[in-house]
Amino acid sequence: MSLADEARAVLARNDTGLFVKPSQRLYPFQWNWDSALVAAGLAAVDPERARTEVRSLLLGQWADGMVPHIVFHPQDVEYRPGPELWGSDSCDGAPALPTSGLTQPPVLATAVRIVHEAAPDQAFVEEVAPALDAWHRWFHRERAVEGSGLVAILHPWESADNAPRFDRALARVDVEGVSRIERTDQAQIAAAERPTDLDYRRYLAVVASLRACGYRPAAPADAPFTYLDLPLNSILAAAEDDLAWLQSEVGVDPSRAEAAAAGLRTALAATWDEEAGAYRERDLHGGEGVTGTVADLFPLYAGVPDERQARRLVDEHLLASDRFGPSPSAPWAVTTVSKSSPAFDPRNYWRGPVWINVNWFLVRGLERCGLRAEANELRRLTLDLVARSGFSEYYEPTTGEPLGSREFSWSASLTLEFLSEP
Ligand code: 9WN
Repeated sequence: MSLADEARAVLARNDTGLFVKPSQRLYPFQWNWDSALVAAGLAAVDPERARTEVRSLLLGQWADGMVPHIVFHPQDVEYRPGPELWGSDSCDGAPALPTSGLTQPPVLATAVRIVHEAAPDQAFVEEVAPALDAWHRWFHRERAVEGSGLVAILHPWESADNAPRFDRALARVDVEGVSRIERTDQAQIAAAERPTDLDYRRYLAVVASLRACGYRPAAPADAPFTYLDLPLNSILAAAEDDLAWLQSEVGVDPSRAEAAAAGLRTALAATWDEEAGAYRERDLHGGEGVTGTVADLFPLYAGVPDERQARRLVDEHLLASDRFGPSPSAPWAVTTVSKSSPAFDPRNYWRGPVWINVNWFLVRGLERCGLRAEANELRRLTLDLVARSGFSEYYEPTTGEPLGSREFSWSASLTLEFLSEP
């Protein structure tokens, strides 16, 4: 079987018909950026199925525009923490389907553009562009942090869960009275490869505080965790460009999305740290975020760096062997935490392992910044990794060992997307 056929077979096995689960048992509902990345990968091989994926995710959209991070389509499965954690049925503007009260990085407009470029369908773009626009507007209305030009995440689940960059911000969250809950992930994956129970108690404490205000604090700074996450802002900037492109395709005025993309880019550019040769995040309640994670490189994805900055990002970080790049002792890249960071842990979830979606964003960023040879090299390395280790959730960078859930949907779909590129 070819790699593409294997990838399609994984997606078929995870497909419920309505949506593709991120993986069979570990994540049995519909997750937001997972579905967008599935749609992007299906674009070239089954565009109609890709459109279904987009439509099913949008069934979970809230009246104010938010597209939630999990949509709990009715299913007979065991998953905890499930819909009862969120209580969306008693929130204003929530849809009839139970959902979470948070969102995730908005890759959906980018995915819809990829689908439309592969198989143009004007009516489909006309159908979904208003929903995408409403979601993007929601970010700027509900999550804008005054004076920063950026939007905030209010929970680590809105980006890369247990990434070390959130450690300090999470350590301030009061877990008094929040007890340990039963988690279905623990019966499936080794504890050393997943967030700890203390992490989970902190996640639940943040959810409880947000739930008390219907997940809509008066301002982002009122939430216990408020973080100016570079991946989410970079993904939103690129998605605004892609939405503007889609709107132009169907004769809708793209000026709001264009202006939003330009504003985000200017704000992201201002986070450049000349001394470090990388970008810097902010933890709104604690000043500087923790550095040395792949987030420091993410404005590359939105085409923010100039030529000199892009060169430094690549030479001093992304492909540097002692940091995120391949080295003789750790040939698999890009690591999600720098190998020079004291927080680097090669087996633990977002704390070091290689993730296929991160590589996909970085390959696109390298291309966007004109670094074609480097983009090709990272694409080749990523395809080698999946060919050798399968479509896993994440990978150990020294051995390439598959970790987390096996048969993980976005690892399969992004392989298809990589293979479809000329
Ligand atoms: C919590 C589904 C999701 C991804 C996230 C990833 C993980 C869940 C978890 O799985 O999050 O939402 O159990 O940790 O961090 O990026 O969307 O694949």
